Formats: sequence, structure tokens, C-alpha cells
Amino acid sequence: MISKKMTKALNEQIVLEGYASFLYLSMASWFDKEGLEGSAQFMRRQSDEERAHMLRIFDYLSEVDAHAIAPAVKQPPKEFDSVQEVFEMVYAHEQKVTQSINKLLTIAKSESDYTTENFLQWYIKEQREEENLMRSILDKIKLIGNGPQSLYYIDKEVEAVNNAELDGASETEDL
Ligand code: OFO
Repeated sequence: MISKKMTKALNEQIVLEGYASFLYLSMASWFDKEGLEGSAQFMRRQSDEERAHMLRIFDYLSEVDAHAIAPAVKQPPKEFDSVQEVFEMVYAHEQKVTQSINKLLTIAKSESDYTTENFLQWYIKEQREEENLMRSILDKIKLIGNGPQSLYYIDKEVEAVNNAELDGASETEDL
């Protein structure tokens, strides 16, 4: 039986994952407006992934007979100064999510809630991969440079990362 405290904390995580989905959708739209198609597709896919992360918690709560709460929609920023700023914001948000997952794990451990502890392991791995991915994109942006002439090359790099992720996902599905 899941505790009220654990249920509340998981519902708060739903808010965070849901906000990430809308934030990344807003970033995808900004990239699209700026003519950065590769980056727009990348952020659109990230947005879909975050929605899936949110729904995973929804389904878990209902599986353990708790009440999953649909979060309020908070308006994310819609204008950004640069591609680098966008990816810095994404990286910072992912770090915040990781901290939050770690707190959830601490609660689960303190309550000897092994079922939730086991459920959260997937997020631990996912966050490590996502932080690593965003850091590698930021490293590339820093190498290429953030001036107007560099935008085309940055977009191509992000597009290549997106295609590699898509290939990786379809290989996993084939297994
Ligand atoms: Fe990467 O934020 Fe979801 O888990």
C-alpha cells in the first residue's frame, strides 16, 4: 500500500514532467519559427518523451490504487535569446528533475516502499542519459560557436543527434 506522502510526491513529479513537456514544446515552436528544423524536431521528440514520463507515473499510481492528479498548465517561456540559452535551460531543467527523482527515492527508501523504489529505477537511468545528452549538445555548441554563422551547423549537429536517438530507439524496439 502506497503512503499519502509518497502519492503526493509522485503527483508533484507529474507536475514537473508535464511542465517539461510543455516547455520543450514551446522551445520546438521557437526553433521552428527561427528556421532551425533539426532542433525543432529534436525538442518536439523530447516533449513527447516527457509526456510519456508523466503518463508512466500516472499509470503507476493507478496500478497501486492511488489517485493520479492531472496537473494545471503553467505557461512556459515562448521567446529565447539563443540556441545556447535554450539548451542551457533544458540542461538545468533536467538537473532539477534528477534532484526531484532522487528525493522520491529517498522517501521510498525511508518508507521501505520497495515497489516504488523499483519503479523509480527506470527514471534514475533515464535522467543519467538525458543529462549526458544535453551536456554533449552544449559541448558541441560551445565548440562550433554561437554566432549567427554557426546556427546552420549547430542545427545539423542537433539533427544528427536526433536521428541517432531515433535509430537507437528503433533498434531497442526490434530486440
Ligand atoms: Fe528527463 O525529465 Fe522526464 O524524467
